[in-house]
Formats: sequence, structure tokens, C-alpha cells
Amino acid sequence: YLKRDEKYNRLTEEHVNYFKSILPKENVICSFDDSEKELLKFNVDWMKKYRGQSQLVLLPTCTEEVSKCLKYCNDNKLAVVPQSGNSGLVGGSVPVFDEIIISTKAMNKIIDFDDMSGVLICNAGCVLADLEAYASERGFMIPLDMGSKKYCCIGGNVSSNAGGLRYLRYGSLHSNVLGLEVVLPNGQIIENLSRLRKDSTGYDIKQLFIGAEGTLGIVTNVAISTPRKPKAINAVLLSTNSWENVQVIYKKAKEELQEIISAFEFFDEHAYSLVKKHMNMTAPLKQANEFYILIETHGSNREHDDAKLNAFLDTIKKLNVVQEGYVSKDDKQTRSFWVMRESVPVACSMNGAVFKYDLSIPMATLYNVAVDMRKRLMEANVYRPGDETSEVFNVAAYGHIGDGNIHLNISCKNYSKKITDLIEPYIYEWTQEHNGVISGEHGLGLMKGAYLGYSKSSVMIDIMQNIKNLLDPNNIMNPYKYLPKKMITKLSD
Ligand code: S2G
Ligand code: ZN
Repeated sequence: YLKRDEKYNRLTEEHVNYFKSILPKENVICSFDDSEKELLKFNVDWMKKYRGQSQLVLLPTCTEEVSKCLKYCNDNKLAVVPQSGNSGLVGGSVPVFDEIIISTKAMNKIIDFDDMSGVLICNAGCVLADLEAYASERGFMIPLDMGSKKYCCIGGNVSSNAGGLRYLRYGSLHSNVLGLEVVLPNGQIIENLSRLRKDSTGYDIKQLFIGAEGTLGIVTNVAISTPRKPKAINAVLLSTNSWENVQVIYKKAKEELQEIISAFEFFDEHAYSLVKKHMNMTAPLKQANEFYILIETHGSNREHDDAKLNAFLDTIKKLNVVQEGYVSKDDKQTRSFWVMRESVPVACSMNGAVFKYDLSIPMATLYNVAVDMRKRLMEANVYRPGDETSEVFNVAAYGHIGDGNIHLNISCKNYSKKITDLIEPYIYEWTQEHNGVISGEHGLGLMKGAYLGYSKSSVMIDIMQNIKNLLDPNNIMNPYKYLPKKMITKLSD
């Protein structure tokens, strides 16, 4: 349904020669030089669900080169897709048509770290796992952790306002990012790599770029506040047989573990059945149940934390809301609990084509979206649990209960309009009716931009559009996505 907007010029030899004159030769990958194969990995997303036809990938090595590239594209009306680790899930990081890809992958240096304040300054192309290793060696940790840590990059994490597995304790990138360096489409460089925790001197401009998904400019450097690594980490894996129990366990965890709780994650039986099937991962759980919960605590004193944890476990045992419960014996087992949780989306992807939904919904009805979605797909006779011939194999639910953020992964034989039309816009209407928003952490990208009206008012969308017009008047930054021309209007303003 999308057509290439012909206001954007097409790539010419002259354009390519300009980029070759300012970038190292190997940092210009162009179809004119028979680099189709190399171009492919930049044109296709992690899930192989979205694919562009970019003829040119630029890998600038510094902010100045980003500025020159962007200014040239802006002056010559060449559309651009900024790309970092390309691990996004909503088609935000790959072209729709032949947009030029400007990748930050060649900018992957750590610039500075202050072990008093814990402020780390690094290039946007630094891989999250590398930053975690660097911080950990120095007794600190990155306040962001995700299953994709080995290939996602901090520039993309910031641009998609990633949430991840530490959010409950360490909060949002909107508070952990202290400063950014950003290049605007006109080549202007916003130098705001602040090291300061507190700053009340005017509008907080950097916040605009956190979660802007490359639609306003390119993040080139990040200043992030890193907390000290906890001296004591505990992890608990529980199973329970009702959503009511899950809520009781969450409430007690918040009451009894208060300042040391660092994660409260869940996955349901549908998700766990895929982890068993594809990854053969079950230990130490012995029997199937409805819900599985992973709780982690971070503290500074092992003895104190163990005492708090034991008090919490006694409380939930007395309430008889848990069927199985295991406290990790050591770091290795703690890691194995996390691998089980992080394997859920991987197992879903191994189960067929996955329709992924990432919703923030108030806790009391958070899980109802999975129940109602299964009911809808069963009524349409495309989902018959246990019947391998049904088009929809599985509707898995998992995510970050502590953040009110659920992931639904609907796995099918293949992507089809029939299944898409059964799910959308139903799932967005459902979310709006339950006072939720249609993206908790994965962003809008190409997948959800048109549905923004289900989560933000037209007044707010108009303001977003005005900000977009101010910073990217030629609309060359990541076009067709996030704030598309054609909004699918929501039920009522
Ligand atoms: C999670 C990871 C991304 C995905 O596991 O919390 O956000 O594939 C997801 O859903
Ligand atoms: Zn998540």
C-alpha cells in the first residue's frame, strides 16, 4: 500500500563519487560496485520480515563525516535510513524503498569513563554487550540489558528508547542518558554530551532524540550514567497457576524486596512450551504450569539480601500461590534462569513466522489481551490449540510485569494478510480500550506508525509533526515510518 515518494531523488554515480571523496573507500558499499550480497545484510531486518532495496550503505567513521553525508543528502533530497545494530523489531532500521543507509557501525569507540560519577561516553555504534563488559571490568553496569545485547548498539537503543530487562530497577534511558551528540539533517551538530545528572537550563532537547527512531537526526555519541555493579545478586524462578496469583506474588515482591528488586519477568505456558520444544530448556522446573516468574534482586550485602528474600519466599509459601520455586545456587544458575527467559522470543521465531506485539497495559488486565486474542483466533478457526494443521500454531505471552509491558508472539506458518487482518487493528483497539499503548519498548517503525492515533491524541500527533517539520523540513529522515502521512485514525479523540 506504500508507494515510493518521487520527491526523493534517485542515486547517481555523481552522488556515490561524492561519498567516496569524503569516506574511506571500504566504508561506501554500493550496488554500482556489485556489492549486492554485502548490501543485503543492511537491507533486511533481524526477523527477515522487512526488506529494503537500498543501493548504498555509508559507514562514516566520525561525527564530522556523518554531518557531511547528511548535509549532502539533505541538499540533494536523498532519503536516509539511520542504522545502528539493525536488531529492531518494527522495521524501523531498514529502508522501505531505496533510501540510503547511514550506519553508525564504524563508530564504535569508548571515549571516556569517570569511575566517580559512573558516566560513560561512547560512540553510537558501540555494541551493548561490549559496553557491559567494559563497565563490568570497572565495577559498574550498563542500566540496560536485552536478549539482543550481542548485536544491538547503544545508538539504536537510545533511538528506539529501548526498555529491556533492567528497567524495573534502573529506569528509562530518558533518565539514564545524560547527554547526546546528534547530527541534524542540515548537517548541524548538537553537542550536548553532558556529564551532569541535574540540568535545569532550558528545554531538554536531547529527550526529543531518545525514541525518535532516527526520524529527527542521527545520534553519534552518548553520555550514559552507569550504576555500580551489585555485590549481591539473587534470582528466583517460580511457577504458578493463575494470573491472580502472579499479581499477588508481584505485590508481595514489591512490598518485601522493595529497594533490592531489580527484575520481575514472566512467561506463560504457551511460551514455555516453545522453549521446551525448540531449546529443550526445562531445568530446574519439574512440571508444567500456567505462568513462570523470574525475579532478580541486586543489593550491596549478601546476608541482608538473603534474609529479605527468605522472608518474601516464606510469605508467598504461606499464601499457597506458588507450585514450584527455586532460588539460584550461584551466578551460573542465575544466568541459566535468564537464558530461559531470553530464549522465549528466539523459540517463538523458530516456531514459524511471528507476529510480534509489544504493549503497555495496566497490570490488572495486562494478561487479558492474550486470552482475548486466543479467543478471537479460535473463533475465526485459524487457531486450534494442539492441532498442528491450524494456521496459527501458538500465541505466546511474556514480558516485563514490573513495567506493565507484555509481548505477544503469534507464530504461524507464514505471514499472511488474512492473519494480519484478524489481529490488526483489533489488538490496537483492544489496547486503547484498556488504557494501554501500542508500543511499550519496541517502538513504532514501519509496523505501527499508522496506528499511533490509538495511543496519542491528534493534538499530540500534530505537535510531533511540527517538531519533525522543524528539524527535518525535507522529510529525508527515515521516511514512511513513525509519523506516516496516512494515519489510521483511532476510534475517538
Ligand atoms: C523481550 C525481546 C525482543 C523480542 O524478550 O523482552 O523485548 O524479540 C523482548 O520480542
Ligand atoms: Zn521486552
